[in-house]
Amino acid sequence: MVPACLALLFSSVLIGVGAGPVKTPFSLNRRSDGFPYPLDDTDKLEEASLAKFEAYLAKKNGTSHGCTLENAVRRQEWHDLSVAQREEYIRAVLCLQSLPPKADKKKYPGLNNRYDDFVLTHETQAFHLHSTPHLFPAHRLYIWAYEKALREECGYTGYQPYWNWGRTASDPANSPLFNGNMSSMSGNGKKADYPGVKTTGFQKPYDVIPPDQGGGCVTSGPFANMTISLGPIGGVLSDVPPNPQADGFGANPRCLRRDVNKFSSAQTHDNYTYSLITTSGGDINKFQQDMLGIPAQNNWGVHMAGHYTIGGDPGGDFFSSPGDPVFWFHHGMVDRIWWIWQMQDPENRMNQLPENPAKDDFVDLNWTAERADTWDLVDSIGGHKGAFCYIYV
Ligand SMILES: *[C@@H]1O[C@H](CO)[C@@H](O)[C@H](O)[C@H]1NC(C)=O
Ligand SMILES: *[C@@H]1O[C@H](CO)[C@@H](O)[C@H](O)[C@H]1NC(C)=O
Ligand SMILES: *[C@@H]1O[C@H](CO)[C@@H](O)[C@H](O)[C@H]1NC(C)=O
Ligand SMILES: *[C@@H]1O[C@H](CO)[C@@H](O)[C@H](O)[C@H]1NC(C)=O
Ligand SMILES: *[C@@H]1O[C@H](CO)[C@@H](O)[C@H](O)[C@H]1NC(C)=O
Ligand SMILES: [Cu+2]
Repeated sequence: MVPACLALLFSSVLIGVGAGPVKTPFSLNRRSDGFPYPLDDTDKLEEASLAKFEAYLAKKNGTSHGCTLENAVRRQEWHDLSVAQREEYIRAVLCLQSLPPKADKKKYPGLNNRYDDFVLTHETQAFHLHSTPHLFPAHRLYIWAYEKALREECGYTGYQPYWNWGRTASDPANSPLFNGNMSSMSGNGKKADYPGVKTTGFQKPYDVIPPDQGGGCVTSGPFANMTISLGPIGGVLSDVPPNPQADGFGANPRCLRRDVNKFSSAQTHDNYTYSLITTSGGDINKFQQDMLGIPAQNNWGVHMAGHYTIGGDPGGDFFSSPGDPVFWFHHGMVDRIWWIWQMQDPENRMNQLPENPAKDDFVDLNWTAERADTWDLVDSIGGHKGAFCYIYV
């Protein structure tokens, strides 16, 4: 990372020296411009926001710990990675799943590996991670810590990919993310016989996630043999064996299951994301609510629709969902949308958190990240004492 950043820094310095103070506006230079996925409205909104955001950063006058749009690392959309990059990412995840855990296996016998430390964090800290002020900042820290583990503990040289739901919304099971070949994140589960999953508080047709073509064990791709062991804790598919420990932390070895689901993905077309960002106004409480879903409006929200595009076990379990390796892609997109929302009016939106937590509020992810001040997690450019320095491209 360092050499690439320095190279970028130096090249912009050189251009600065050669051409005087004229500065070209920052550009994302996405690999995908036009191919194979044309930019969607959210992508275009992101690009159109950068100049405003850059002006805001300039005014911050060096309080971003040296992080700029130019030297920030770039989290890419899965479909914009080359097959070789996808394979490198997959190798790193499999590596994390082969390293010993850091948490206490005596206390949490379901722990098998370092990946499970992350699952355990989400399970033990579920209410802390999802309490209203923490959802966005704590998941931002959580994804960053996971990316850091992939890089530092498993030699991964890239960054956490995200999943632009809209790209796969029409046919997720046949997308390069879920098509089941060895450079996908594994495929759908085998077709299982189950009645669908009930939702809470929603009216027809959103009172149930109807079963699609999966629901059983994932049998294709790099995670076909993955063992899920912790959980379940929340309600999932009715035939998942209960955990031998009441707290859900016992060893409960079973297969990874999915129901890659078109009914759910239909509510993640880009127009839903674009509308979320552009119609929720400048109040982060409303933005978060719209994203998480509003039963009174019979609106699932893209967060839930994205989770239930994967569903299954543990993906459909509120507590254990990070046990499906696609979780990180989904929450990467959530994090990206928060950033795009922030960029619409950075002066007012970069210093908002839902329910306005106290100045000394903190997020503690135990085994997976250092404790952090909640307010220091708001800024992906220079937050977390400068450790956050990434953009989504
Ligand atoms: C920005 O930094 C410069 C140099 O450190 C300082 O003179 C100036 O007062 C700062 N401006 C603001 C708005 O903080
Ligand atoms: C897997 O699918 C991707 C996306 O469709 C494709 O680019 C890649 O070549 C496929 N790999 C194999 C081994 O078929
Ligand atoms: C899963 O296990 C089977 C049986 O041991 C093996 O043939 C297959 O290659 C494994 N698949 C992966 C992706 O590891
Ligand atoms: C998105 O487009 C679909 C298909 O045109 C439409 O049914 C749906 O209501 C739209 N959603 C939003 C939030 O605009
Ligand atoms: C995890 O962090 C929280 C908050 O600091 C703390 O209360 C809890 O005891 C920690 N749990 C473990 C198992 O270390
Ligand atoms: Cu979560």
